[in-house]
Amino acid sequence: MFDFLKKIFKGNDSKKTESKPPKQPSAPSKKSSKSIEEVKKKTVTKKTPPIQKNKSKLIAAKTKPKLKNDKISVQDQTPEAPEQQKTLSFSEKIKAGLKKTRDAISVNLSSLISIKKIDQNFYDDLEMTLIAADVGYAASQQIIEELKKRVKQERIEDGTELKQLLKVILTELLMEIEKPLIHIKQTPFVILVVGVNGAGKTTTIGKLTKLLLDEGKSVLIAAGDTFRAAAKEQLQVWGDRNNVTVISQETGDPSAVIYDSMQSAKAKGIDIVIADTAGRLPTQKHLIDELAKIKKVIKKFDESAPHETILVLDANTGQNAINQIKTFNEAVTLTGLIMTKLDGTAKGGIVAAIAKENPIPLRFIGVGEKIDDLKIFSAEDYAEGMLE
Ligand SMILES: Nc1nc2c(ncn2[C@@H]2O[C@H](COP(=O)(O)OP(=O)(O)OP(=O)(O)O)[C@@H](O)[C@H]2O)c(=O)[nH]1
Ligand SMILES: [Mg+2]
Repeated sequence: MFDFLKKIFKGNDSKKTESKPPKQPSAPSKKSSKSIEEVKKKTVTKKTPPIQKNKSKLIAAKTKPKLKNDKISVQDQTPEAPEQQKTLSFSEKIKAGLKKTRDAISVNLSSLISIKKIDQNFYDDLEMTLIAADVGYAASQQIIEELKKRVKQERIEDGTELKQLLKVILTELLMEIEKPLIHIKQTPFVILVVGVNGAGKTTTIGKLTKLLLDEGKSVLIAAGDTFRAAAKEQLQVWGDRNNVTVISQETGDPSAVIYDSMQSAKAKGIDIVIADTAGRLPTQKHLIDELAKIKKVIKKFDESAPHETILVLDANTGQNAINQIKTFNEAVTLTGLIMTKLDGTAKGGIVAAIAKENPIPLRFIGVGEKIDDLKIFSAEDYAEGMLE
């Protein structure tokens, strides 16, 4: 077992001995794999340092290396792509995605930190600000308690320093769920994608495929949403954009489609199968149970699969996300999460609530509808994006 993303981005030596996957990956990556390695190394090894007066570690943080997928791809032809977004770096893109959350927090935070006195009223107001951004009660409490303790220990009196300390504490909390995907040397590596209706599963699969192709992996998509009429076509559009095979069937059995896809991937030596599924609500017990059945059938092909079971969450869902995690986790044992639509909500604090209440690794975040708008979750970037 080894670090999936590091290896993916670095290139998996063992894969080099395999026959080249058939003509599907898009243009080879021009990006230095070192740059992504550096990003991940930084986030994996960092231990949050004590706050330094007037010289925050976070502010002093090194410039984030650029990733290849930082740039809007030529394949991405979504017409509304604003010109200025074309040059955004990895952290800038995350920052841009979290603008609404940051704006909502900073209105209150700015007036709070302009107040000289850091007293109980200050902490009460700060707590309300965090809760309003969907950080949740438990996580807000933890943050405030830690803040109080360290403000005292480090004798912080200045609002700007306090804000930096808050960012450090938030980063520490988010580190709980900053865990890169693990790739076992298994072909095909199967990623099962689940979630409620409209969470962004299919779109995310399209973006994830692009990200994996960019790193030289071959991908096959399984159209496991046999429920919604237009689901196959929607997935096929993403397949065409990425120039990868999408396997679908006329039958209404998602397990059969996914099984078939795994067989096909095995025969063709494809590295990764990403399986889409129909949207379902936590209250629809029979549909939730159907996921367990899908998983059982996948295991008939390969006992170790699915190697990754991802719940896609819509950031607009708010605190209900915690409930969704619980229900889906009980049904299919989640190994990772992807939070979408952070660009459209002021409630990005939900990620902190997850870190506190149900810390399942957050693999990626969606910050837009375009093909390059899926980013690896980084606690530090996220905290920076929320608080600036
Ligand atoms: N702004 C924004 N929109 C997104 C993001 N991810 C997905 N969407 C949009 O959300 C809508 C629903 O996305 P889908 O991918 O169809 O969601 P789904 O979970 O597959 O939906 P069902 O298959 O019906 O359950 C689409 O309009 C997407 O473009 C994101 O990160 N940001
Ligand atoms: Mg879908």
